[in-house]
Amino acid sequence: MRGLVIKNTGSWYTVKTDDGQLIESKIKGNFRLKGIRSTNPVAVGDYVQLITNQEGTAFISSIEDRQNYIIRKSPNLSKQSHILAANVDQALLVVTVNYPQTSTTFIDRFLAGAEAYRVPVIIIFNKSDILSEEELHYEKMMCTLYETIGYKCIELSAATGEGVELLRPLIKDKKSLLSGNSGVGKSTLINQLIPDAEQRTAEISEAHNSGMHTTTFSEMLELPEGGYLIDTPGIKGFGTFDIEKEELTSYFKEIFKFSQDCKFSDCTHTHEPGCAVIKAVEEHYIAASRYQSYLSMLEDKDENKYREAF
Ligand SMILES: Nc1nc2c(ncn2[C@@H]2O[C@H](COP(=O)(O)OP(=O)(O)OP(=O)(O)O)[C@@H](O)[C@H]2O)c(=O)[nH]1
Ligand SMILES: [Mg+2]
Ligand SMILES: [Zn+2]
Repeated sequence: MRGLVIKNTGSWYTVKTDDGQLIESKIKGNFRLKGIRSTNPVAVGDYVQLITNQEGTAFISSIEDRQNYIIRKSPNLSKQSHILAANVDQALLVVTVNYPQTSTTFIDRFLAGAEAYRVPVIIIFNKSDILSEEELHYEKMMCTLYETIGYKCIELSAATGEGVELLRPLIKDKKSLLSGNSGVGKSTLINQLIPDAEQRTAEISEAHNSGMHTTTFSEMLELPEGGYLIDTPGIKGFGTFDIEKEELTSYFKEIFKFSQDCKFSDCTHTHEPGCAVIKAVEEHYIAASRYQSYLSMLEDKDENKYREAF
């Protein structure tokens, strides 16, 4: 029997079979996945085969090849890693111009990480209902900036529901990873999209912050119109630890385009003569904030501190 892993509570996995049954399953034997030493061989989003033993217990017997997977390195610097989700179609990055303010550096780092994983991102600007005219103007500018680079942007209010209808068709029948800083309204948005999700807001975030929810249970929440939201507590972005300095340029889409015209093929766009990227920044074809984010990530590479990406 084939199914989709929609919940992982450590030892048990909830599998939704192709004919719609929910089956609590265990893992059979030892899975060894190519090249990954993982604390959890099976993750939410995996398509698996189930077999049932004579006592009626269901076991996951094999995993289908993954289209992608989001991985987190263990904090204790061991070679072990934890797979947060597999087969993710896109990421929804929830940001707020204010209350709290999401920095462009945070957005750009997230986008670069998502590029590295080849996961498309939709940027959701939340809390439009409480923004001043000036803040709304800034929000529109940000939308224009990121749309120009090639990211879909949506302005909405998770609290009032205004604008949420624009999002629905974009997430239908897809597995979307929900991300964003604490307090931006992810749980509120889940409650709008899935009326019976009953996600606790605000008060639970304090628990997250104090590290009570650092256990890595993952769950996919089913959308009424089809598709899933992946809500992984504690994930703030994609790990960028695997990105090589030379690759960084390619994860900033517009910087990459201009870099084709740099004089030197190994140009880092920091000081080199004939750098087409620096020229484009000076001429405002590349936003200064984007270039700053690029430089800050480059600096991390120098200092080798990018393990903290999560
Ligand atoms: N005015 C307004 N408030 C909102 C909106 N969305 C969320 N909030 C409020 O912002 C606070 C934080 O919202 P949550 O949904 O808990 O945020 P979260 O992203 O889930 O936070 P964590 O779970 O800590 O990551 C709550 O008090 C919400 O009521 C919105 O669109 N407008
Ligand atoms: Mg929350
Ligand atoms: Zn250059």
